[in-house]
Order: sequence, then structure tokens, then C-alpha cells
Amino acid sequence: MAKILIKNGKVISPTGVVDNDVLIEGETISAVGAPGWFVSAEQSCDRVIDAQGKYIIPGGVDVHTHMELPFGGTFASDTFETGTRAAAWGGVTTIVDMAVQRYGENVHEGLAEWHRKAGGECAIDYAFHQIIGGVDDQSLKDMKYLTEHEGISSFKLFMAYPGVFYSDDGQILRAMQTAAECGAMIMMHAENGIAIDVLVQQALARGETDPRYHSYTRPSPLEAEATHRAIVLSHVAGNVPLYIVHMSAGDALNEVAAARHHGRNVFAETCPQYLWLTLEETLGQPGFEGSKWVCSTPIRSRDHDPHHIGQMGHGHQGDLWKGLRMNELAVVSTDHCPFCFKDQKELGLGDFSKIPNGIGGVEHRMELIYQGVVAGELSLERWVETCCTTPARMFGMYPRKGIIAPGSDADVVVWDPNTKTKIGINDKHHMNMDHSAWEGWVIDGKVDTVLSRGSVLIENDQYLGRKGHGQYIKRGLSQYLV
Ligand code: DUC
Ligand code: ZN
Ligand code: ZN
Repeated sequence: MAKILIKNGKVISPTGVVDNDVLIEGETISAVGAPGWFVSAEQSCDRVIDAQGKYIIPGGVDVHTHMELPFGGTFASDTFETGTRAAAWGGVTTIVDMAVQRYGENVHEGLAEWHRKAGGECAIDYAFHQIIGGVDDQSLKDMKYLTEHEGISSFKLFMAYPGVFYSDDGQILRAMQTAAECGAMIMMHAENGIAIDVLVQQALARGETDPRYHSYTRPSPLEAEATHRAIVLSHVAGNVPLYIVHMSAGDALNEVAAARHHGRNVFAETCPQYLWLTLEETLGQPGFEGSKWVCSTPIRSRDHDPHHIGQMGHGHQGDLWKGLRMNELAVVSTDHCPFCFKDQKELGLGDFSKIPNGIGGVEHRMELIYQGVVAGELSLERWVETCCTTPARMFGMYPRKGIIAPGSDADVVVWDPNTKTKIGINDKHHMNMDHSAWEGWVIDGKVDTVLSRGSVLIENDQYLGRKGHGQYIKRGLSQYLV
């Protein structure tokens, strides 16, 4: 059994930054001790990694990815092989991807298809949520089965995308009641898709076809309204745990904050694109360039929505950073859903509603949220909490994942705060995309070394991992419930 010592670094957890050495035996962290504590064990170690001046953090846990998602007549361009390799480059050692069941399809077949796509392909460990796109008697039974037998304890529903993934309020209520019975979590894409479709048709009829209309036709009150409705339905369904995905707007966040204030089992995540990018700088660019940033929920205006009925004042981004600090937002994920510009985003030339929705980001979340630490928006502890520890706890993988502690998987990242990372297609970029949503961004700090279950995946700017190393993680229930 290989023995690795990581010494001289600062170990970061949600509760503090401590000078500690970390001993790894085989696939597991065997001990964490004060500097020098393992000096006698050092001789018997196969490797010693010197983390002087660096941070030692748990491997990142990205609980919202879409490898190979079928969408808008094409597929997300990362396979499990390319996407998990890029994740490793970004200091991520576990992903939870969304297995798909669409209306009219069988849940078990959808899940089997996801196991076929991922099995033997992944560089890092992986788990699944299950999208339920067709709520009926059978899929409700299947939800119970997946929770009890397949290690899938969270189900994503959509209030958007009528005719594709959409569930109406009655279907949502039934799925929530089922989840309440078996202890599962409901994840919600909270946007009022029926109203959005009307706005989209009206915009197209006016000849408004550029990418920026994607955001204009999804104003933040329609995210806030859907968030509120999901919260009400989850209450009626017996306070079932509800997790709002990819939150982009201050007015939606207020709904979550109010529910949490009332002691409800309501949680939310946001993504780096909503914390850092604005409509004006991205999909508002002239011509079709903006299509690179078409995702849903949309990137929002710097100040307030164009209809002037969104958040007033300091803008959505300030609200979201505040929400992260206040634990109104518990998790940062990526909603990694990459599409190439050529042939994929281009499907929407002349009609923004046909642009495949999604941004690739699995490689950059740890970097971009660390930049929030540098900018004074978050503490180091909260960086690790929102990107590693809470995602693992939220989705039943803790303490195996998400923490540097004896007995946990040896998923460890050595982070160098003294150097920089330049993101871009000719710089750091390993996702299977022909562009980067973060082109030219320079981040303070860098992923230095990445270990997954004791195996070194990244070191000295080289990828040393292999496909098939990653194992399927059967998850338990959310650990945030009493
Ligand atoms: N949002 C996206 O941007 N892409 C895939 C699905 C989703 O909800
Ligand atoms: Zn979604
Ligand atoms: Zn998604």
C-alpha cells in the first residue's frame, strides 16, 4: 500500500486554516497531524510532497454537471472521459452528473444509459442525480427504487422547458410527496417556462433574434416566482428537502432566504458565471458572439433586469456573493454543459431560442471562487465549504468526500496561492470546447497537485491520471436534515 506524506502546508476546512501534515495510506487519509508529527514515518513513505507556502484542501465536489446531455438537437460536447479529465485539471475529484429521463422514457433505462456513458471512462469519482422529465405512477415508483437501491437520492425537476423536461405543478407536488416519503431531495430548475415561452415567441415575432434576447425573455421575476412556487409546493408536500439549482438572481435568492428564515428545508446553489459575468459583457456582445454565454438560468444584467422589474440597486452579483457568505446559498456548482461554437451554438444563428443552453466550467470553479477570496467576497474556509464540504454533505457523500480527515478518501488538492492561472483556449483549457467562457481571465492562485483516492492525477502541469480510475459513488441521503 503506497504511503504519501504531504507536509508543510496549511490545511483548510470549513472551521479553519491550520498548519498540518497529511498522511495518506493507499486510497485513504490515515492521519492528520501537527507539523513534524510524522517525521519518523517519513522514511517509510513512498512519496513526500512539500506544500510549503501552499494550501491543502479537499478535492473539489461539483454536484451539477451534464456530460453528453442531449439538448436542442445536439449533445453537450464533453464526454465523461474528457469532462472528468478537465475536472481533475481544475482540482475537482468528484462530480455528480444528471442522468436523464425525458417525458415518455423509462427511468431505469435513462439511468442505465448514464452508467453506460460513464462506466470505465472517468478520471475521478462520479455519482448521479436523476432528472425526472415525465412524472407518472411508474417514475414515482422508480424514484423510490433509485433512492433505496441505486445510491441516487436526489431528483431534478424542471419548471422550464415545456415539452422537453417540464413538469406542471401537480406533477411537481406528486414527485415531492414521493421524495418526502423516501427521504430524497428535490432539485429544482426554477423558472416559469410557460411565461418564458410566450416572451420568446413575442420577441422572435418582433425580429429580436440575437443572443441577448435569451436573457431579456427570462427576466428575474420569473425565476423568483418559480422559486417561490417550488418552496410553497415543498411545504405542502411535507417540508420535503428542496434544492434550487443554478440561482442567478437577487429576487429569487430573497425567496430562499425567507424560507430558510422560517426554518424550512430549502437550499440553493449558484455557479461562477452568475457571480462573475454580466449580460453587458457576455451575451450582450454584438452579433452572434454572445451565444457562447447562453445558458439557463441566464446571465443577468449588471444592475437590474431590462424590464426594470428585477432587483434594484446593487445588482444580482452583489446579492449572490452576500448569499454565499450568509449561507442562503450553500453550494457553488458549475452546471457544466459545454457546447462548441462551431456547429453547436451556431444552431441558433438567426433564432436565439435554438442556441443550445449551456456553459462549460467544470475546470474553473475552484479557481473562480478562489478569486472571490482574493477579492474579499469570501473567506478561505467558506471557499472550501461551498465548493467541497457542503456539496458532499448535501448529497450524502460526507465524510468520504469533502474534507481532509482521517478515514476520508485521499482526494486532496495542493493549491498554490503564490502564482497565477491564465484561462483561455491557448492557455489553461482542457474541456472539449472550441472556446472558453472565461477567455483571458487571469486568476490569482493555481491548482498545483491533485490526488484522487491516493493516486496523483495532476503534478508539475502534467496529467498523470487515467480513464477508468474514477469509481461510481452510491450516495446516501442528504446529511443536512435532522
Ligand atoms: N441549463 C443549461 O444552461 N443547460 C442545460 C440545462 C439547464 O438547465
Ligand atoms: Zn437547469
Ligand atoms: Zn443543469
